[in-house]
Amino acid sequence: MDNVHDKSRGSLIVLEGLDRSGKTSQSNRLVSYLKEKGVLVESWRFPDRTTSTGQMISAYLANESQLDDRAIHLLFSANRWEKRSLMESKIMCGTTLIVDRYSYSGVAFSAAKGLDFQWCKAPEVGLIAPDLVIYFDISPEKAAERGGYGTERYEKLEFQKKVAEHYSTLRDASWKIVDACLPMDIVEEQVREFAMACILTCQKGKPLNKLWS
Ligand code: T5A
Ligand code: NA
Repeated sequence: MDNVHDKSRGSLIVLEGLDRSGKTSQSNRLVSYLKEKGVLVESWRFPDRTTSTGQMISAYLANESQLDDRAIHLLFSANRWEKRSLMESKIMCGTTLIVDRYSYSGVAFSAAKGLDFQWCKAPEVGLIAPDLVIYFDISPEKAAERGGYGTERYEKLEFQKKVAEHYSTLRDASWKIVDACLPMDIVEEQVREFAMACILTCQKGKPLNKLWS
């Protein structure tokens, strides 16, 4: 097992979905499972609220600051770019990254405000393309029922409906869809299967690609 890790790369696995779709719960479960299996794995999330751009994003999401729609879009993107080379070196050294939200969130949420879809994609071009995107499919109504939305900026039903539409436009061959309304243990099982298949494919030499180029 150790020899395999020495030679092969890790995977970039992204979890996407509406607010309250269950991404963070399943990310935690998947990371624990993979660690038990001896997979080199790290848990990541965007926005990364620990960096200086992340702190600006966090204040904006909490409605503690106001920013132009395009400015916040570019901050979310910059928050990914500042992590790009670290992500690549970890993956190439054999670590699998389980990432809670990525460029698809960046585009779907900004486009839901009415920004041009292609304009939203442009700053993401060239970031590392995920090997697998697991989309947590849930209706905006059902998501809203889960403990109710909090006070963050985007946690409103009408807005989440638009986000869902833009997500469906972003679907590509790297996506696997899970029914996020199923019981958590069943969702967990499906997520494990998708992730393990992806990790094996990457270990066998699947090249690491760039996003949308
Ligand atoms: N954003 C993000 C942008 O606009 N641009 C960007 O580029 C990026 C990266 C960040 C916000 O920023 C936006 C998107 C977001 O609006 P966040 O910090 O990622 O937000 O927060 P959310 O993703 O919204 O996290 P949530 O905590 O709301 O949702 P999760 O992580 O999807 O859901 P989770 O796991 O916390 O579960 C929610 C509740 O549902 C229950 C859980 O127990 C929990 O109570 N639950 C289930 N209940 C029944 N059945 C199941 N299968 C369940 N799974 C979970
Ligand atoms: Na979350």
